[in-house]
Amino acid sequence: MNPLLKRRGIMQRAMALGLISGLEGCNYEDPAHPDLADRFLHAMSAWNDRVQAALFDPATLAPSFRPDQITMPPRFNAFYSISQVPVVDETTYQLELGGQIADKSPWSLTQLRALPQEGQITRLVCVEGWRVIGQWSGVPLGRFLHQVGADTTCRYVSFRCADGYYSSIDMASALHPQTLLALDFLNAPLTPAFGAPVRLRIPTKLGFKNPKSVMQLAVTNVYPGGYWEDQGYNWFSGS
Ligand SMILES: Nc1nc2c(c(=O)[nH]1)N[C@H]1C(S)=C(S)[C@@H](COP(=O)(O)O)O[C@H]1N2
Ligand SMILES: [Mo]
Repeated sequence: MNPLLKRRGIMQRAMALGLISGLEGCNYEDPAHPDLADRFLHAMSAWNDRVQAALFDPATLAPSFRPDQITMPPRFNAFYSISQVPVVDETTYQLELGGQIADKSPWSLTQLRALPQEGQITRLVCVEGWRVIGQWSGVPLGRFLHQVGADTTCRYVSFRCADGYYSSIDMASALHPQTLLALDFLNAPLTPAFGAPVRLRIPTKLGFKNPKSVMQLAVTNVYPGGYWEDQGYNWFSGS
């Protein structure tokens, strides 16, 4: 098949899935026109982000599941293997706050646990082609942002993790009722592999937008990108 037509087909399917690029194993490279292909993909990805953000309904909930539907055992994923997971000292842990937040005092785990907690049984969908159902609980991010005096008119909330991973989400998604600063998995504290002591749990977005072992949270109007996002994964990535 004409490689141009073939690429167009791939991109149409990727657009339909809301995943314009970054699927491992898919090669969009056209050796004859690398720059054009790259520029086109970036433009399409930015367009796709804007459309997805416009279509996002802050009141629509991601599906919830029954306890007997929880996937056991859970499935680990990171940009390294499970034997290399960093362990965060929970006794000295403090969630650092930055950017457009009135009260930037850091939060210990004891303080976070003293806030009202909410739970969910939802699905985590990885862009690599697998999904798991899990039970997470913790502090609703929207409530936390209001508590610390975040400027919720800002566009982004960004996250930095113990392993150097980072990601960011749009403010509407941050304020969504199912978006949690999760502390527990299956009613027990998160383990290091699954994001101890605090991870973002956002069932309205793909797995890679669920940063684990979050050390810093910031509110900003400057596009923060993310570990996979900067390598071409669609930034909005609603699931
Ligand atoms: N800190 C950190 N968070 C991360 C990642 C990572 O490599 N480091 N990988 C992401 C990806 S791609 C996925 S699919 C989910 C997997 O979460 P799980 O291990 O709880 O299944 O974590 C996300 N959060
Ligand atoms: Mo993922």
